[in-house]
Amino acid sequence: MKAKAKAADIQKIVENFLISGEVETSGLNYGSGHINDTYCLYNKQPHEPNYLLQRINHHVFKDVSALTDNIYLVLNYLKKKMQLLQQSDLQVLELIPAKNKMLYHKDEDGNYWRMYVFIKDSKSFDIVETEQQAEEGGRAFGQFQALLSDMNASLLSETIVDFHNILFRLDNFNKALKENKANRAANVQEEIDFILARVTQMRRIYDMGQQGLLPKRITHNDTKFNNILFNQQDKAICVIDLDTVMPGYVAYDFGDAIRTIINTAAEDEADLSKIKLNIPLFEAYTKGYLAEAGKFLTANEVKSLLLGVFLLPYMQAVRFLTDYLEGDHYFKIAYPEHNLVRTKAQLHLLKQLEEHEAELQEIISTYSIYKL
Ligand code: ADP
Ligand code: GN1
Ligand code: MG
Repeated sequence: MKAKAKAADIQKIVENFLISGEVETSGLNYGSGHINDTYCLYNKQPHEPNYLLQRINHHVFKDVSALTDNIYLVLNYLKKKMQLLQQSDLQVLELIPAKNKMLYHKDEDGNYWRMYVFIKDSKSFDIVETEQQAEEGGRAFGQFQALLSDMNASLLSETIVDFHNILFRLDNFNKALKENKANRAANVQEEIDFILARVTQMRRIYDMGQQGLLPKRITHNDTKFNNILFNQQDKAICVIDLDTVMPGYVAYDFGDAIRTIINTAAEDEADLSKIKLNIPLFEAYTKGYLAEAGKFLTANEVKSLLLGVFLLPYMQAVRFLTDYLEGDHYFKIAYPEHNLVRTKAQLHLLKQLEEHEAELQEIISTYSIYKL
């Protein structure tokens, strides 16, 4: 993981973008993402916008040009479709061009940077607090998928190949286990057994896809709740973090959102007794999501939603544990056992989800035109 950039470095980077006004570059680190580095740049001129500068992790996103093309195409499509329909209350992100006429700048150390307009008076939530927020979040991601449901998915590149392919993730996990590079495998037998016992169940979405039962659509693929911006009245105003927008199954987006909404604690809570299910928040998100996405989903897709709710915490645990076994190269960590703590938290969440399967299915049925 690269060191954080200093204010002087940030200033040099900023000079490569076509911004209005003059910004503070004390390099305030922003957000809680695990992959990219984000800085909020406040404008010294009150009528000019603030900006959000991001260093794109090119070890993770190996083709920054293809990634930027994806974002550009999706933002343009969303903008045009919203104008046409005149009914969306969501905004779209605005990329700031670099002086090289591209939408990113590569610095002399080989780092890639991009800039967005900072959406004024917005906030995001790592943990959902109210049913209104959850329902709004569901509406936002549902509308995002609905607006893109008639875009040609073949225009987009796979920014990370096999990103949500559980067989690929399990393969990597088995390799990491075998190689045991960080010499940590002996400490995690309980977690390994838990994961291996669920392989057949967890490949069901993959299998449905292979059987032609699920269409590949344009999905967001990182629907953590903090990837929605809200205004001060808790209305969802923008879907952000578009690095992984690419073809995928809708259940992945539903499952990943629920993973962060239904959990009463943080993704990396070390005290497992704090990790409980907040079912009213699940219901509120499902209601908001299906009010928008229900218009285009097939019966099989609706059937797959609950599979996604189990799959995403599972896949996340597999990914965290793989990184732990490999010596923590992928996700940013705050302390040495962080990836293991994250793994345990996700598996604990999954255990509880499994105990409430019937109740969760019933809720999805209530808000869907398809009775499951
Ligand atoms: P990461 O990939 O690191 O999660 P994000 O693009 O999600 O990066 O940005 C990190 C945080 O910055 C978000 O959770 C949100 O709070 C804030 N943010 C991102 N884009 C904007 C924007 N255009 N306007 C205002 N805040 C933003
Ligand atoms: C990463 O960048 P961030 O923090 O939004 C990861 C997601 C995981 C998430 C877990 C490109 O997302 O897939 O779900 O961490 N992004 C990538 O918190 O791997
Ligand atoms: Mg994010």
